[in-house]
Amino acid sequence: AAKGLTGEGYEGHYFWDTEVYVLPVFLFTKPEIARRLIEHRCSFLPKARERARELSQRGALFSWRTIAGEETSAYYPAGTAAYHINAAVFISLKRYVQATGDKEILKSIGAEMIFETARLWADLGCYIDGRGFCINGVTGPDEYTAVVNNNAYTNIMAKDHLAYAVEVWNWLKGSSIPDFDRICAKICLTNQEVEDWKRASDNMFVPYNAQLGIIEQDDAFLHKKPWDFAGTPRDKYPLLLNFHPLVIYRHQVLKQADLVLGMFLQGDRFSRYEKKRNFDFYEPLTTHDSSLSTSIHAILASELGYLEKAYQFFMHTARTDLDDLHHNTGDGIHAAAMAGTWAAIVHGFAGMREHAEHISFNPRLPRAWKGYSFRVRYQGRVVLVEVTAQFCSYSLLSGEPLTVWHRSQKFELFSGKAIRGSILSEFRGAIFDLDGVITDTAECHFKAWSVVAAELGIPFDRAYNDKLKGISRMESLDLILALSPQKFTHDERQEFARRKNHLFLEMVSKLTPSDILPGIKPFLAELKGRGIRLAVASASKNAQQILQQLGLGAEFDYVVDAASVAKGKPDPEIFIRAADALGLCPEECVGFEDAQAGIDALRDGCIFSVGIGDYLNGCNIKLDSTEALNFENIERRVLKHTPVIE
Ligand code: B16
Ligand code: MG
Repeated sequence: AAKGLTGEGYEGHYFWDTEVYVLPVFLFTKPEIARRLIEHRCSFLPKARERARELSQRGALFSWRTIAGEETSAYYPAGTAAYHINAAVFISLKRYVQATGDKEILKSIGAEMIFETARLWADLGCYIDGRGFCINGVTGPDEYTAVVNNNAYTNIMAKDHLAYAVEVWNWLKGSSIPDFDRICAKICLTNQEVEDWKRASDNMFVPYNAQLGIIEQDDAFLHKKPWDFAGTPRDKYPLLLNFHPLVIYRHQVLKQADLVLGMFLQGDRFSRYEKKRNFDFYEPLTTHDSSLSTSIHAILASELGYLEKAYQFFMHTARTDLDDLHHNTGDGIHAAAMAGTWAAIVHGFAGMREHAEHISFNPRLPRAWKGYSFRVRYQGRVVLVEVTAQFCSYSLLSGEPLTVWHRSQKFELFSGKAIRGSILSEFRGAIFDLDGVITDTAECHFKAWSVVAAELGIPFDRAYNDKLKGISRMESLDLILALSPQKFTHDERQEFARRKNHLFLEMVSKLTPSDILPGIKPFLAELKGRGIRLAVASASKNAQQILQQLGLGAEFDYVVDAASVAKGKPDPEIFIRAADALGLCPEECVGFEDAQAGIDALRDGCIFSVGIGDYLNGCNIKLDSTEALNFENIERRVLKHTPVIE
């Protein structure tokens, strides 16, 4: 229960806290208790079927709050409409099966539960033209937003739930025909229905805002009035005790992790830059009035490199009851906050994630600590993880050898031999900006823009041109057009950009290998010789062509296609994409940049930065020119650097 057996708060009821927060602690320490929790929840399946009927739906819907299976919540917007309870139960079973390898549970109780709850999603949602499969009229985890269309968390979880139901169905069919026949007959499940689940999963709609580059919490969220945080004094929190819920619902304000929770539970579906962008948007709108919030934020903050923030969130969740932070510890402890304390260390600071064949880590050490250690059980093994100021070591205490990933490095863990990985920055990949680092096309960009500006009668000089470095073509154009009082149409802007590019390409066609900046060729050769992977992350859509002209077409393992980047520098997307493509973590890469926008992008991406040229702030190393590039000097500094965002 939410309060365990420590008090009468919530009248002893239990909620999704059990599956999403409490159960994982047992799953990785005493999995037999996790199994009992799942069995107990599954024993409510008949009641969950009744509940779905009560709400005029097919399948099964677990009660939002309960003791013996019946719904005991009276308040529908935040209780009844929280259909995501089904996803919480599903994900606990999926994680359990993966972390224990115990597939037998699917035959006895799991498959039937997964099918019946998947059925509810298929029945609840519908296809809307131009969007795909939509789930309308639900409440997501954030209880300060209620009864909305397409809550992103719910849809992302339902997508995985439906896909898993199909996977389990196929597995059961292939591994135990008697169980398969028995379950399908019992719940009248047909091939057609399972095909419909797959189609709904494949076509699940998730609202996305291209301008901001973020997922929308739901269809309406971004169209609501921002909450007046500056005008809300401390004593007005928690908001739910001081404002009517209907007022809160009309504003952009969150009680707790919503999409941020989805980005943890469905972490593989998002790249680091997407997680960062969404975290940066939603976290400032979050009051953390719910005790379920800070632990999840600690996990994501840690993953993104916001170590100081992660530590504050960790302390908040750890001290919830010690300091009576919610002024209600007298009614009982907050079991989810306690479990969240464990999660904030294991999944947060240590960055543990579970996968089908292995577990992975990307550890960090809070500044206030000298170290930490813990043991986890995974697929029948016990692993000891010990983090100190510079290293993380992994030891197999019992069980068969296990595959463990430390950042991008994969190794087999055998008993009797600990493995060690660095928690500081590493130099395994080099990501180069193009213009100003590999060659000086800035001059070509300048000349081409000068012609366009002159044709439009806009004054434009070298000093202003500096602002355009590292910035995309359209953003550069907008900066130039901002110097004119005239307004230009979309088509006119497209035409100016086309003209500039035409002039630019004429100059590019004259580039030769002699235009490579001094020091670059020997530096690339040295990196190659040391097995460092190489990428180019340029804002230029002409990057490939420029590299060909320079005779460097085959030198790099990867060139990011600037055209496919949703947000240019200073957003870290382009560099994180490059690291992803090299198969490396940002902490294992070094970025080379000549523009402030690029240095800012590297910092926000947790990538060690080498700045080349004048007037750059915040780079980890600053060099006057490319001639000064020296592998050993750079590596020495990299290996001492802690990769976090200050
Ligand atoms: P294109 P980088 C950038 O290159 C240039 O610095 C910037 O001036 C230019 O506007 C941008 O590429 C886009 O170039 O028009 O060719 O797509 O420094 O990121 O390599
Ligand atoms: Mg540049």
